[in-house]
Amino acid sequence: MLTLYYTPGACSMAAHIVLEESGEKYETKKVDLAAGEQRTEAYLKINPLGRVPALLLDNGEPLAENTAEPGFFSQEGVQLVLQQPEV
Ligand SMILES: N[C@@H](CCC(=O)N[C@@H](CS)C(=O)NCC(=O)O)C(=O)O
Repeated sequence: MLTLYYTPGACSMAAHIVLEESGEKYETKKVDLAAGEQRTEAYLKINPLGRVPALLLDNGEPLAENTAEPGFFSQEGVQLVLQQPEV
């Protein structure tokens, strides 16, 4: 299963939206930026850039940039069609 490392209110929200819209199964893990969790040895193994978001793929590889995610899903054959919500 995919794992999204994110922080509420941070730019990882973009990755979270794309992931949700993809329909793929995923779990989330919160990273406490204020406490410096992004600089811990454990997190740097997931994302050596020390930032959120990081999307851990099924093969153990991380995607570390928001902009990488749509390309990944496109390669996987997942169509992302974002629609304007009806108001
Ligand atoms: N270009 C990156 C930017 C990632 C980024 O700057 N993340 C910030 C949160 S919005 C972060 O993790 N900052 C923690 C730090 O710099 O220590 C992306 O779009 O994924």
